[in-house]
Parts: sequence; structure tokens; C-alpha cells
Amino acid sequence: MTKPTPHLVPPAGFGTIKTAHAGVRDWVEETAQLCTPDQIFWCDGSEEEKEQLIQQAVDTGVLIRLNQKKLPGCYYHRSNPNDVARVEECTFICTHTEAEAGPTNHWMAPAKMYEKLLGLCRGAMKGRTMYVVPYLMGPPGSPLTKIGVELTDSIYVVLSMRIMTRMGQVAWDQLGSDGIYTKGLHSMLDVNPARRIIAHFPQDNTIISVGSNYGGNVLLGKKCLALRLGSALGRDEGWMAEHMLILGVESPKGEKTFVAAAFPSSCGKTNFSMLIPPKPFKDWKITTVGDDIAWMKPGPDGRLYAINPEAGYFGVVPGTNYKSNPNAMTLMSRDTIYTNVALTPDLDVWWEGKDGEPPAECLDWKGNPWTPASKEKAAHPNSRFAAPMYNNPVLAPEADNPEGVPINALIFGGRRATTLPLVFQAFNWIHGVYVGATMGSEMTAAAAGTVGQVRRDPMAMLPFCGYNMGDYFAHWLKMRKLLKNPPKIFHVNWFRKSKDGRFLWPGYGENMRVLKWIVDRCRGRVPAYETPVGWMPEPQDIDTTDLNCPPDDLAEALSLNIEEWKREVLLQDDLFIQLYSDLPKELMFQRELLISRL
Ligand code: OXD
Ligand code: MN
Repeated sequence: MTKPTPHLVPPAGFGTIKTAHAGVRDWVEETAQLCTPDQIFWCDGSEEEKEQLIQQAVDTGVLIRLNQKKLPGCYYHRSNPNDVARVEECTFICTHTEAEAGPTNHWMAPAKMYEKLLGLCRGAMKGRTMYVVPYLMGPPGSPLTKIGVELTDSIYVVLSMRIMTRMGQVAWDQLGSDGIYTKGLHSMLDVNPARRIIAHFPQDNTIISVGSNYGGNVLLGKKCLALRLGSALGRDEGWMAEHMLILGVESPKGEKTFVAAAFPSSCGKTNFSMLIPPKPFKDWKITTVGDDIAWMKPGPDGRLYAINPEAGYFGVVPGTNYKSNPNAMTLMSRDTIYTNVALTPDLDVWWEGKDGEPPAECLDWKGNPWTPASKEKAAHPNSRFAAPMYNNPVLAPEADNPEGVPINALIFGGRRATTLPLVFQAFNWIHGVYVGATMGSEMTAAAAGTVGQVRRDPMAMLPFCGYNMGDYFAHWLKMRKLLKNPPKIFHVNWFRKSKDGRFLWPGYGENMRVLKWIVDRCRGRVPAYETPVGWMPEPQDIDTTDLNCPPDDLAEALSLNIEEWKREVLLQDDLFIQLYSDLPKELMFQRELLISRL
């Protein structure tokens, strides 16, 4: 029996316009005329709609229903093998002038880019459905929340947006008949790298993405709205959009401290945001507000308040297990869409680094037979889970709080085998901005020949800042003037190695010990000694009760090597030269001060 053509079985959303907003209706109509979809589906985010769309996705082979006994509510998706990650080379910031986008972004003049995209979109949805996806970035009613509407021809995008954002009627309600919203248009086209463009038009509050159907390229609320357009909106409106996790630390006495931390992609933000404290800290609690993005605004009391604009996690799967992140293992065991992991014969999922033995046989992320003897990886290294944050066993009770949480500490970090100590505290805000602006991370062993090469990734925002990075640093400096009680700024490095290549610090849950020092510093409870690079703990200031780490290793992880630091300052030149003409002079002075202290 042949399956019914799903789009001929119209679920409730077809044709039924769900908004009184004339601007949205006109734009949907115009876009339909351009892209010529067979029909338009207006989403309301209901459970009924979800079931209908999932059934349709399963019937058309977009999703595979996983073993519902083991993984209730979980589905499996394979992307086109040419479309497995964000593509920075195809990502454009289309400001009026090139200088506004700055030397670290790709730029094209808006008129030229619109012309190119309109050409690509003409008739692109013929034979397909255009879904109208309204969503909120942020909790309903928050002064920081923004509204987006994404028009897409991908049912995978609709179902993923439903997890990653507050999608549906809640957004139509907040939009009302005259609200402001970000326009997003997405068409997969023929999923061809030659026709792949992710374009941002900050002046028009608009994003257009074509030629991809993968993650950050197409879930337009995430990197495109929440970071690229968000950072430019933050500059104009006096707030900050950052590539940061947000977590709460609750002491045994019930004292809560909130921390936001920026690490580059794949450096453990998700793991850190939901870490489980080790035994001696069993009365401490870590709760997650967000794992990837923070929107932060000065509150009436002069402190910095943060919300997580997202409602789900889009995490890297390989390497996740009951040691690295037990909470992630739990949260992705239901209601999750897996992309590009391996599929076992009993419709379970597998990936490199999962607990237990590899399956004797399975299908790899491309759908080819795989056994442990295979040379290729079973799961793509950038395979992902999309799971609702509400599944997180340690979700912060404040995660839906419209006011956000007051941030006591900002942490920067990267993957550095040498030089950067386990932790240090910046002397003050301006020095902290310098520390964030110069942060870097080593390429991993996956890229042959580049191991140990440091890529500068200021504030982990290099691929995500929607305007000139020099102006972005100036905005950070300006924010200090809006804060009576600014957060303290720290830098951590969980990845320092001994001369013989061992990690000096055990990481994972043990990072709680460093976090406690940070909390105690914010509360003025522990000493620190002054070094050329910042305030640092002595090894005895870190609680090492029952810690399985040789004292010499801890001492080495906390040591400073002045020769290495002199080299580090020279290495920072890469970025400083690139941004030279736009760099705030405060950062030049910070650099001079560091050199003289060294
Ligand atoms: C992400 C990233 O997907 O940073 O979060 O690449
Ligand atoms: Mn990220």
C-alpha cells in the first residue's frame, strides 16, 4: 500500500490565519507569492498540532520513530551529509556599510543580497508547505523577550523550533495586532552548499536562510536572532546578548548565586550548566537557567539580570555519558529529536562516548551499515540532541522568571593545554573585558596539523557578533556605566595539561570546587593573591576534600609561567591587528599594563 501524500491530509493549521497582525498577514501573503508553496500552515503550538506534524514527518521519512519503550517521544533525523554544521563562510551581516559589520564578519550590501535571495526563493516552495512559526525568545511577559516569526518549508525546523523556543499561540498573543517582531524566512531549496546563505539584515530586523536544513543555520531564533541580531539590538537598546550559559549555585544554607559563562562551541557549556557536585558538596545544588545564550540587562537595583531566551537545548551528543553529563543523559531520554547519531537495530541511538559497549552493528549517521571494526565514526562529531529544557532534572525554578536572575559572576574560558591557569579573577570590569576580548581556544585533535593552535574567540562571540567586534567591546565597556553592582569577572581553564600530556585537573563535576571559590570571591569570603594576570587562589584555597587529583597537579594547574604569558600576549596580536582601527583604547591600555606587570 502506498502511503497517503501527507500534505493532502490537511491538519487544522492549513489556511486558518492565526493572527490579527496585519503586517504579518501581508508579509506571509507576499512571501507566498514569491515562494509559491502549495499551501500555508499557521502553527499554534498545540499538542494536537504536534502529533499531526510528527505523523506527517514520519510518513514522509523526515523523522524515524525511535523505540518508544526506551525513548518515549523521541525521534531520529538524518541531515543531508553536505549539511552537518553551521557554516560561517555562508553567513553574512548585511549592514548598510561594510565597516558596521566589521572585519570579522562576511558582508554584502543589503540591496545586492536581497536581490540574490529573492532570485533563489522565487518558486522555491512549489510542491511544499510553507509553515508560519510564531515564537518567543524569552519567557512570556519579560521586558527582555523578543518575538519572531519564521516562515519555513521544513517540517523538521517546525518541530525543532517547537522544542527550542516558546512556539505557538503564546507568541501570537504577545504579538497582538501591532507588536514588533523579527522576520525570518527559511527555504531548504535543494540543500546545496553552492546555494547556502544565512543572511542577517539588522536594519530590517530580518533574517533569510536558504540552502540548509541544519541546526544553527535554520532554527532562526537561536544564533541568528538571539545572538547576531540580538547583539545589535542590545547595543542600540542598552543590554547584552551573549554566548553564555547561566547557572545557579545554591549553598547548603540556601544562598543563591547566579553565574553566566562564555566558552567557545564544544568546550563544555552544556555540561557545566548542569553539573552534579561531587560527594563532599552533596548539600550544594547547581541549577540550569540556560546552556548557550544569555540576554542580560541592568535592573532597577543596578545589578545585571539575565534570561535564557531559549526553551530547549541543542547539544552536541558525542562524548555525552553518565560521567560527563548525567543530567543530559536523563533529559534526552524523552521528547527529543536526535540528528546524525547512529541508529541501532532495535531503534535506539548510539554515539561515540556513550556508556557501555558499542553495538555489534548499527546504521551510521549516513544510514550505512556500521560495526565496531568500521573506520568511520558511527555518529557525526557534530550530531545533536534537541530537547525541551523542562526535561532537565536540575532546571532552575527561575528559568521561566520574566525578571531573569541577578548575575554575580561572569566567567570566560577556553580549551588551553598551556599558559592559562585553572582560574583567575580579573582586577576590575575593564580588565575583565580585556580578558574576555583576548580569550582563545585550542583546536582539537580532530583537525590534523592544527593541534594546539589557538583561535582567538573574543567572548566566544566571533561567529555570532552581528556588528563590528571593536564596537562590541566598546559596548561592553559602556555597560559598566549602567551598573552600580557589576558582576565580578573570572577566567577558567579546565584543560591545562602536564608536560607529558595528562590533564592536570579532573574536570566535570569537580569543577564545582572552582565554582565554589568563585562564589566565595563574589561574596568576599576567601582571599586571593595578586599576580600579573589577576587575582588567584593558592592551592589550599580550593576545597580538595576527597579529590582524586595529586596535589602537585593542582599546584601546576594553578601556576603561572611568565615566559608562556609573554608569548600569549604576542599571540593576542592576531586579533588586535585585525581589529586595530576599531579597538577601544582602554583595551590597548590593558594590554600595555599586562606587559608591564609581566
Ligand atoms: C551551538 C554552537 O550550536 O555554539 O550552540 O555552535
Ligand atoms: Mn553555542
